[in-house]
Amino acid sequence: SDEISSAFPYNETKASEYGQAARCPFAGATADASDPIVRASTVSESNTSEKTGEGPPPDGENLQKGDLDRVRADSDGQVLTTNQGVAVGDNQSSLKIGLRGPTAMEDFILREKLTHFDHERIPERVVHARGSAAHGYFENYAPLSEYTKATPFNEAGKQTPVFVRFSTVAGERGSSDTVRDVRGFAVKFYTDSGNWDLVGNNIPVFFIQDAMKFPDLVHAVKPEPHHAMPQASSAHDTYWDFVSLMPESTHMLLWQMSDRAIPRSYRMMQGFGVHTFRLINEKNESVFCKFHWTPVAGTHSLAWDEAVKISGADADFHRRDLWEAIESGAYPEWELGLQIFTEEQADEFEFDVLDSTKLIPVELIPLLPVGKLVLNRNPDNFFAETEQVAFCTAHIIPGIDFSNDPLLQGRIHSYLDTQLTRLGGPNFHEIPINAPLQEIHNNQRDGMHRQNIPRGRVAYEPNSLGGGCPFQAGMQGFTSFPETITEDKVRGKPEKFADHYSQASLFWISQSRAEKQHIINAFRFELTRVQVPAIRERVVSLLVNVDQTLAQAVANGLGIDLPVAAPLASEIPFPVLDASPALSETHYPGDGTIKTKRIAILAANGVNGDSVNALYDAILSQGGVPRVLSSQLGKIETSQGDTLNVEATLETMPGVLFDAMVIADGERSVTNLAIDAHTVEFLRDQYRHCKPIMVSNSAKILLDKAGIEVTLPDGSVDPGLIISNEYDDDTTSQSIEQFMMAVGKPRDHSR
Ligand code: HDD
Repeated sequence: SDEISSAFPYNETKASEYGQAARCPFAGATADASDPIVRASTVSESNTSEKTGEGPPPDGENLQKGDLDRVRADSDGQVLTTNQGVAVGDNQSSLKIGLRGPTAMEDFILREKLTHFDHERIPERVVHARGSAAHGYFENYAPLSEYTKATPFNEAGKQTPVFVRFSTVAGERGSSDTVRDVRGFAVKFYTDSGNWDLVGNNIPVFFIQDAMKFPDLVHAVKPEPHHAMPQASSAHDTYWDFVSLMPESTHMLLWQMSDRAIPRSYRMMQGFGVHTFRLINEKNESVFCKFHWTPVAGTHSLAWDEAVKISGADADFHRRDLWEAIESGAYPEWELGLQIFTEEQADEFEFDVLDSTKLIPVELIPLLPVGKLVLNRNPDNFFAETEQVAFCTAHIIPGIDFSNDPLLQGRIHSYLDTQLTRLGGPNFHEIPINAPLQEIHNNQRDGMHRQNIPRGRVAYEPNSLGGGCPFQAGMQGFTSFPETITEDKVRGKPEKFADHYSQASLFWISQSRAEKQHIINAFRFELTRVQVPAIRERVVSLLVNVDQTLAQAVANGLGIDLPVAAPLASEIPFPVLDASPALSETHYPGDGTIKTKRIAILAANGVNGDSVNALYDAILSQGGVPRVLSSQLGKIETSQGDTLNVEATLETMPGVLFDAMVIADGERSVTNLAIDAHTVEFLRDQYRHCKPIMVSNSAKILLDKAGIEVTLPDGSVDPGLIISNEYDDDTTSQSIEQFMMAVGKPRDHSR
């Protein structure tokens, strides 16, 4: 330390206060860099999540990463500096006039540090404040030149880098992930013809038809202004007051009250561009198009009771899930499908394609699969990337154009506008995560936080002094589709917008029995929280127009008589539609594998270690995530005289955090588990939420304790409850196979 002090004569007072040792890191303050966990947490591709698989994360292939490298910073082995690059000698004490005296005004190091800290926060997004994002790529299957000249679609196998942010809508930045809400699904394509943002949701329709109503909708659903409650929830008076007076929201309300609003994971939800867009080819011919993302892992949801409990157990449930899947190399994937249709076809539909409260059933216009989206790299820094990313519906590229959907038209303004406040000025496109891969050349100048240094005297066009540059691209550049419009300038709505109920009924009749029951339950829950009886009744009067059984079931839950139907907005009789099976979640079971499914193995002293190890390996080999749980951390003894590592405790990782469970073999282990009340809670939740459970014969006493019947209410075999015979190897392996099959399937609601 003497050597250090002579080489680095800094902070004499500190040294005299605590002695020379204060100048060096104290024992335990440094970590062994060769330790893989320490290493992983100091490098940028960090794997610091407690629930991931073993080993360092694979290095995801990411096309944008190279470009971001110029701004990535690692402080490994570096000296601490100020923002001006001056090395800081002492980061412990401010500069004082005497050890007990006041702080000197000249302490620029303290002042810089505090000033920066004081300004660390930026405004959160006015909606979609809570979110998580990842990098990846879009890979095109085949040239789509018949329909569009958009470059991501012009070659087979072409990869375009993307950054994708998922979000909830109503909650604040620190709110919980598993609330009932729509989820945002925003994709930024860094294409070779500029940035294209597809800013969608996990639900194909929207609450309102015209951007004029967006601020009203958001004010109604956000916490009530006088007391700022409730957080991240639509279950309150102002929301239901508004929507009950806006019958156009009825279709969306059914989706919002359905399981779609409580997804199991961001990886397991669909995405939709919602609006009708235009595609334009090289010949300037145009077709209409809707964008659909379909997850390879299937579309899956939580149970409401489960979602509520997860909120308490892990408010970051979706954020963690996305992070861990990517860190462990299980890259989430979606297929992009397009619904392509002509203007003439659109004129024939019984609904208006410019109405965002309507969808086009895939049975009417099937999906054309065009490519896949793969997310394979977590951000290096949440703020720099996920928080500062700015999605704008106005960001489109040649080959794609807007439709006249009045909701979309308003969005084109709002997204650019909101970034001015949120990101502090008009140069947000220079923030690395927002910068296109294409070079930017124009005559826009100056503004807050300008990064680039435009050279020369010319900042206008036309010019001769700059050789006429930058010059217009003509037909090679973006040109709007020359749509002919001869209409009066009016405030109003097209006729078919007045049909508020046929597609709400379509959604309802297309749901499975369990899904319907969940919708009824959700309406009952939300409306029970509403305090004003007239609002409750008005909502049910909307539902009478959707389906009598639904309306009656909700009315029963609210203890009210069935009200008369809400008046219709149009005299025109609207169609009664055939069910659309693709609107039910059951239509998207996934790939049947157990990949990334979290399976708890409950064990205690006396467990059959061989059987646990075999099961653990079997789960891992199929891409599942096994975890050994017990009452406390440490080691448990096996009946073979070995020990097993406990990875999590029943108290900290309750059943709602797992997709399936096993009570490990071993009579003594079962007896020990029976003493811990968490075991019974664990079993009950897993059973109640229709998750697969495997227990051995000897663990049946635990089922009895939890009040779990081994057969279904109708007396038939419960396919999700597997009882293995621990003394017979053959039946045990059959049971494991049966269990894995059940884990790979969507939840079976027959319980
Ligand atoms: Fe919006 C954010 C999706 C209607 C105004 N919206 C935002 C985000 C998503 C959506 C996913 C978060 C983007 C991110 O992760 O940063 N919004 C939608 C969809 C809509 C929709 C699918 C209907 C089909 N939105 C909508 C309207 C308006 C806005 C009608 C205003 C006229 N939305 C905004 C915004 C936000 C936003 C205020 C907040 C933060 C941001 O834009 O960047 O401008």
